[in-house]
Amino acid sequence: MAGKAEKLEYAWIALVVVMLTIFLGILGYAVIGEGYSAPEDAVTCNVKKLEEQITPGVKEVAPGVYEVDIVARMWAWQPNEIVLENPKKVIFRITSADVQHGFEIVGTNVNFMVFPGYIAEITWYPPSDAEGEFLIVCNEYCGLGHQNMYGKLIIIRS
Ligand SMILES: [Cu+2]
Repeated sequence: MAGKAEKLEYAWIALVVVMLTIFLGILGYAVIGEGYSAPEDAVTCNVKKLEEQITPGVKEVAPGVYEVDIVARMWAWQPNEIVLENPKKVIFRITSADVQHGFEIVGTNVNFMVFPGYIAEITWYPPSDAEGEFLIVCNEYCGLGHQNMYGKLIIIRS
């Protein structure tokens, strides 16, 4: 005969099995039913040969369309100041030369993580009233000088 303590133990085991079944069921449904998966088109890069894959700077590829390549490293953005004239579409390509960083343009919806070994690419359509100076901060703690890691985005409208 099972004692009261033993019964409780079986009850806890059953609870754990039920929870795991629910968890794995949800996970399985997300993968098979909804088609969720890890990104397969992630762009990787070699941290030791960054200059071959990314050239920090701003390029205007069409009127109002900019490509901004950025390298993040402890504790600065390269380039640290970005100037855009009448931007309609901005494509940021950012990677890290050392540790994980977070690229955020304060007051906008641009906010994403930057990992060494990967080139993060996002497209931003700045609102037509976005003008003036915007603060760029690193929002992932990246070491002793983290609080000094900030830059500037200047949008000029004419
Ligand atoms: Cu940081």
